[in-house]
Order: sequence, then structure tokens, then C-alpha cells
Amino acid sequence: RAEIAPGAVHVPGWLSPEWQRRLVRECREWAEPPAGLRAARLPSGARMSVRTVCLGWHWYPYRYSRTVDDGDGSPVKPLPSWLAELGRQAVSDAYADPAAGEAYRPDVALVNFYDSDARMGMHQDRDEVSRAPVVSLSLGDECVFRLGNTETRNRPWHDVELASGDLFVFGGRSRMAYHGVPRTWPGTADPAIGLAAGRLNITLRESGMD
Ligand code: MD3
Ligand code: FE
Repeated sequence: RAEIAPGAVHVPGWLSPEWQRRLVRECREWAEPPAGLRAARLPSGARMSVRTVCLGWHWYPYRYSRTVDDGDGSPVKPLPSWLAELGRQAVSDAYADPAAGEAYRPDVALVNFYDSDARMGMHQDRDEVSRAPVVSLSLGDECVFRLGNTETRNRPWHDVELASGDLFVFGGRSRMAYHGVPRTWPGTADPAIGLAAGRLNITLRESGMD
């Protein structure tokens, strides 16, 4: 465990190879239509290079709905209870505090698919009403993850290399920090987890909505 900033805890290799293989397989199924993978369109009209599938709630810049309003209009896929439970275990382990895990009730997951050119610019996650932590699980290619400050999208920031199986929990004062993924490292994934190329990131969140 490494606390990169207050409330931001990195746990390298948290997911076993078995969990990594299972999650890759599940991500592939979630990516299928209806309500499958899409590249969100920003209000500027630009398409994100990262493609996303949502579970529980559908995120589109910059709000949540129960249907894929910027896609095929289908109801969003449910968040499996086993994945919410994995999120509780993640919070409990990262903060070494079983009570923190017990209190965590994620109701949405965003699954991001990165090909070798995909990037995520510096942004804040402010579409959730809840200020509960965000849990991040990385699979496949390694990447540079950039954790900034809460004031501006510019320096100071920390660059952290994230690899397949890594857990990151962002709570407390880091929950509103700017962050992004300036690049991935193509070819660094272990094909044994079932992902030949690219990077997957699963984030779990509490929406704070009914
Ligand atoms: C720090 N995803 O989906 S996960 C996102 O790797 C997003 O796909 C990145 O940023 C990815 O919004 C980073 C790590 C992450 C997620 C949420 C955060 C870091 C965060 C919220 C607050 C602070
Ligand atoms: Fe984010």
C-alpha cells in the first residue's frame, strides 16, 4: 500500500491473476450491445478516445441516467452484486479499515477501454452526488496515471505507473482532485489474462442518487 496523497491509496497487484482473467471476460460481455461500449461525446462535440460501458447508471457528459441516452437508448446493464462486494473489499483493504469497506455502497461502474492511442485528459469527477471514494481496478497494458490537485488541472501532480491488477482508491481530500491518463504502454499486458492488447479500467462509485 502506498498513500500517494491524502485519501489516495495505491495497492499494486491487488487482483489475483484469476480475478484479472474473470474481470477481462466480464468486461468483454458488458461491452456487447445493447447498452454496450461507446465513445462519449463531450459538449464541445469532440469524441473521447477512451470508450466506456456503464453499469447501474449511464454516464454521459456530465450527468447520469438510467438509459443510454447518447447511444441506442436501451436500459443500462445492472451493476452485479459481486462487483459491489469486490468494491467494499477494495476500500476495506486500501484503508486498512473494515468499517470503511462495510459502509461503501457503490451503485455504478464505469468500464473504460483504452487502445494504444487512447488518452484521458485532466478532469474532476463531479457528477456523483455522493462524496464516497472511487475504486479503480486496472487490467491489461500499463499506463501513466496522473493525480493532480483540487484547484487546477495543472501542476503540481504525481505521475504513477499503473499495471494490471493494481487497485487505487480515491477518497477524502483526493476525491475531488484533477486526474487523467496521459498515456498507456502498448505491449506491456500479459496475454495470459485474456487481453491481447489495450488497457481496461473499472471504476466503482456511489452515485448518491435514487
Ligand atoms: C481520482 N478513469 O473514469 S481511474 C474516470 O484509468 C477516470 O480510466 C481513469 O478518470 C482511468 O473518470 C482513472 C482512477 C480515478 C478515478 C476517479 C477518480 C482517479 C480518481 C476520482 C477522483 C480522483
Ligand atoms: Fe475520472
